[in-house]
This record gives sequence, structure tokens and C-alpha cells, in this order.
Amino acid sequence: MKLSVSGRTAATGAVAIGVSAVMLLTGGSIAGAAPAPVAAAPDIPVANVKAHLAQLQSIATANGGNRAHGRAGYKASLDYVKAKLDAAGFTTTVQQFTSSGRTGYNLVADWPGGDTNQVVMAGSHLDSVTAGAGINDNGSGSAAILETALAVSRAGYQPTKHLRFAWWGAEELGMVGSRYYVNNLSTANRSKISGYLNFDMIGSPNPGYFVYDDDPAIEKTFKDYFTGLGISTEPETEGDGRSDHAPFENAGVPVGGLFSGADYVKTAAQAAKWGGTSGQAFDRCYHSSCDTSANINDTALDRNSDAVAHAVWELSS
Ligand code: DTR
Ligand code: CA
Ligand code: ZN
Ligand code: ZN
Repeated sequence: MKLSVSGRTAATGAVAIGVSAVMLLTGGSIAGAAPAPVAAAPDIPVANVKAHLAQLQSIATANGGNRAHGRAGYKASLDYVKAKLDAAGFTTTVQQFTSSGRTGYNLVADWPGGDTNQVVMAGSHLDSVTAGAGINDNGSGSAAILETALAVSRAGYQPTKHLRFAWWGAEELGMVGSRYYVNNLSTANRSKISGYLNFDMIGSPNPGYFVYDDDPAIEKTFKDYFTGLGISTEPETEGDGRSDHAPFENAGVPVGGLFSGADYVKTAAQAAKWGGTSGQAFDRCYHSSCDTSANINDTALDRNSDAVAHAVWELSS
């Protein structure tokens, strides 16, 4: 396993006058101070998420039409994401592995600070199938967690827990990259991961709003967010064991995540509550050449990206 680490320590120039200092100045008492409220996550601009998707589309177009494991389009995708994170102050690590005779890569980005004995992870697979650009599957998840990581940097967010983001290679070959990562964690480091959040297809053109029903606390965090939007979600069951949360779950890590649907067909009842077209797949371009920038529902991508940020802020505070 080869590792390369780069990146810059986050700028810490911001000087904040804490509530306690202000209260002392105005004669207040710290003892009576109410517990600090959980910092609210910022809105994630969906235009920024779509700009990342446009870059991933351009990369696929320039590299044989895909971003698949072992192909030039995958490594170019990883280089794009890594450059954004390095510039934003993350400590990035590229983990190399071999699968089906080709070299694969995971990208792991740590946000400096927080309790490294309590690590909150958010991950998405960055690879596509060979048939196409993989913009919904899974540029959508990759772009959403990238923009969330950049929002952490912009906010100078200093969470109690340590934040780690990951972009997996070779998921389409059977969660190869994420399994390689988990298998190469020491038992001690594995036990420090307090939760893993997975985002794989979150912008489907005929979207559903599914929440992984694995860890109850993580599930509640997501469900409460969508309740606040007046959206009734459903448990995500079709994908059990079919994406990168599976290796973490098998290792005993609490997992959760979001999903907007793949090749299953939206029912009339689902169309009545979510809109869209009943009797049609959530994503008719699943694993097809038409999974391009046009294969995204902006509203679903926006809502799910904001839910990613909400969960990252809430679970790490
Ligand atoms: N995104 C799919 C894996 C996946 C996750 N949830 C579901 C549900 C139904 C079908 C597939 C999936 C992939 O990467 O192939
Ligand atoms: Ca938003
Ligand atoms: Zn897929
Ligand atoms: Zn996927």
C-alpha cells in the first residue's frame, strides 16, 4: 500500500471573540451561560455541486467517455478533487491498490483538528462504470461531499470530532477500494470511526428520497432534516450491501446515508409524495452511456447536498 500525503494546514488566522469574553465585558456571568447551540450547517450552493459535475463530465469526455477503475478518466477525476481539497487546507492521502490487474486509488482527506479518537467520515465512490461518465452514479455523491468539505473550510468550522472525507476507487468492481481501506485500518483506528456516511446516487432524474436504515441515530439525523423540508422519506433497502458503507458496517462501524434511486421503478404512491413519473425508473440511465450531466435532478441534488452538510455538522459537533 503506497501512501502520499500533501496538503496545507488550515489557515487559522480568524480571531473570534467568544461568547464568554463578550459576557465578561458586559458584566454577564459565564456560569449562567446556556450551552452553546450546535452550529448550523451552511446551505450548499447546488450551482457549486453542478460545477464539479461539469468538470467530471469534461474529464470523462476527454478520456474515452468514462471515469472507470484503471482508466485515465478515474485518475483525472481524483486529481481534480484532490487539488480542490489541498487548496482548501485539507490533509490529503492517496491510497493505491490493484484490482483486476489495474491500479486503483482511494483519496482520503482529513480536516485538521477535532478529536481523532472520534472520527466522522463521509464517503462516495468516484469511479464510474466503463459504459459512461457516471455523473449520477456516482459523480453526484462525490461532488456533494466535495462541496461539503469545501464549505467546512470556508466556514473555518472547528468540530468537536475529527472530520474525514473519502472518495473510493473500484466500487463498481465490488466495493474494492473501500474494502481495501477498511481492511488496512488497524483495529484501533477502525474503532475510532464513530460513524460512516455513504452517498451513492443522490441526484437521480426521477428522484426518490431514501435514507439508509442502518444506524438509528444517523438515520434520525437525516430523517429529521427531510421532515423539516416537509419531505417524507423511505428506508433504503435495495442497496443493502451494494455500496461502500458495507465494508464499514461489516467492521462494526455505525453507518448511514442517502439514496435517490437506481433502476427500480417509482410507484404511483411514491410519485404522489415526491413528484416525478410513476411507472418509470428512478434513474433510467443507471450504468448506461446516458448517465451524463443531463441525468441529474437539480432539486434532489440540492436537497441531498444540504442534508449531507446538515449531517456532517450535526454528527461532528
Ligand atoms: N450505486 C450502485 C449501488 C447501489 C446503491 N444502492 C443501490 C440500490 C439499488 C441498486 C444499486 C444500488 C452502484 O454503484 O452500482
Ligand atoms: Ca443548497
Ligand atoms: Zn454503479
Ligand atoms: Zn454507485
